[in-house]
Amino acid sequence: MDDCLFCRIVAGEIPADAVRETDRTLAFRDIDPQAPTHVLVIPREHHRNVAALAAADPGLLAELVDAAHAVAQQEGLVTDGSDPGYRLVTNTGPQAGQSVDHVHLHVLGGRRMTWPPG
Ligand code: IU
Repeated sequence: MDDCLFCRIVAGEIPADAVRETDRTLAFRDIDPQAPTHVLVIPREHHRNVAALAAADPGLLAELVDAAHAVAQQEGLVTDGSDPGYRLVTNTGPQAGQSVDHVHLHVLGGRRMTWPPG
């Protein structure tokens, strides 16, 4: 999609600080990090949100979660114990704070998370 920011990042038209790439996924650092690790994991293909992706290609959704976990491992957020851990977030719709309509998982970690989120 020509007007989609993340499609333009996938196409290489807009630079991004990539941390992991597979045939079907791309992970890059968020430009406005909310934690010491804040990486966005996206499918290269455009789907507007996680529900649309699940309906269209559940295998790709599983790949996205695998990619997010691999990023967390790369970032030192996965250990044998329960600490340090990481949080996966995907916002759907404006009230949830979705600002880019190309499904993305936020991988957040490196600090203690609070609950409930704001
Ligand atoms: P959201 O869940 O749709 O609000 O997440 C979109 C994220 O994309 C948000 O955290 C932005 O900081 C981030 N982002 C980015 O990494 N690069 C950009 O050029 C733009 C937004 I615009």
